[in-house]
Amino acid sequence: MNTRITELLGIEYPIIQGGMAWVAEYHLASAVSEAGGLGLIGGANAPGEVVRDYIRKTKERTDKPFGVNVMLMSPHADDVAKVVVEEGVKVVTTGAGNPGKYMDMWKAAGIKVIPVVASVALARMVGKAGADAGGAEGTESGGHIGEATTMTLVPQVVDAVNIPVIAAGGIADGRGLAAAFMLGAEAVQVGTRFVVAKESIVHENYKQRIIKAKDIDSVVTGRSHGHPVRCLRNQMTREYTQLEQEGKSFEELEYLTLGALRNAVVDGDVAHGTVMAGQIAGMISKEQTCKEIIDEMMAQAEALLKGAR
Ligand code: TUI
Repeated sequence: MNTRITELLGIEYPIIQGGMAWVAEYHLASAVSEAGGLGLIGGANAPGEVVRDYIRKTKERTDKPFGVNVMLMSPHADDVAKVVVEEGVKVVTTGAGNPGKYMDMWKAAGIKVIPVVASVALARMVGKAGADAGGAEGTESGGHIGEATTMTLVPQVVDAVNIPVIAAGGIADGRGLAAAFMLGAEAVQVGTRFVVAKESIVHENYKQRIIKAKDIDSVVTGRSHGHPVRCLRNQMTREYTQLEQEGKSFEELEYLTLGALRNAVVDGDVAHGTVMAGQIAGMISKEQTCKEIIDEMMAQAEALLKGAR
C-alpha cells in the first residue's frame, strides 16, 4: 500500500498517529514510528521547551521519521513553530486553525507540512499556500472537531485539492483504512486506538474508559460557543451540558474544564476530567502494542482491498 504519502514521509505503512494533547508524547510517537507508521508528538498547549525535550527524547528512541503536531490555538504556537525548525523536525501537522503564517518558514526549512482541516474551504487555502498533504478530519474524531463526517469530507477534499489526502476521524481498524482508500485518501490518521496502546502513557482508568465505551457514549461539549470538543460522557459532560443549556458564558465553562484533560490523562480522574476520544471508541476492545495495532490494520485492509480490485 505505497502511496504519495508513504513516499513523501518515508514511512512503511500509510498510518499516522494523531497528535493528541497530553497523550502524544515521546513514548507513543517513537513506538508508532518504530512500527512503520508516522509517530507524532502533540504540541498541544505545551511550552516550546517541553516540545524540544520531547523531540530530543523521540530521536533517542527511533531513527525513523516522526513529526510534531502544532496546535494553532495554543498560546505557545509561535514558540513551538520555531522549535520544530531549530530541532530539524521533518514533518509538521497542524490543528485547530489556519497555519498560513508559518508556511514560508517551515517550507524554507524543508519541513513537510500537513495541515489537518475540517472543511473544503480551508483545504483549498492550505493547498494554495504550499501544503505537502492535507488531513481531512471528520466530526467522528475526538477532541476539537468540525461538522462534516469523514464519509462526506474526505471525497470532497480529495476532489478540491491536488495534494494527497489523509483521512481522519472514526478510523481504528483495517475496514476503516480500506474504506478511506476507497474515498480517495492515501493514508489515515488514527487517534483513539493508539490512546489504548501498551506504549501509551495515559492513566489506566482512561484506557479502561475507552475499552468499556459503547457506541452511544460519545458526546460533544461547547457547540454553543463555537468550540466543539468530542469526549466520552461522564459527570463533567453532564454538568457542562446543563450549564451550556442555562446559557453560561464560554469563560465560565472554560473554568469548569480548565486542566480537565490533564486530570483525566495523568491523574485518571475519568469522572470529572475530559476523556477526549473519537466515536469509534465503542469498537476498541483491548490494549495492544503499536506494532500489533499497525500490523493488524494493514493485514485486514490489504485483504479487503485485494477483493475490491
Ligand atoms: O485540532 C484538532 N483536534 C484537537 S486540538 C485539541 S486541543 C483543544 N482542546 C480544547 C479546545 C480546543 C483545542 C484537541 N483536539 N483537530 C484538527 C482540527 N482542526 N479539527 C478541526 C480543526 C479546525 C477547526 C477550525 C481547523 C481550522 C478551523 O478554522 C480555521 C480558520 O481559521 O478558518
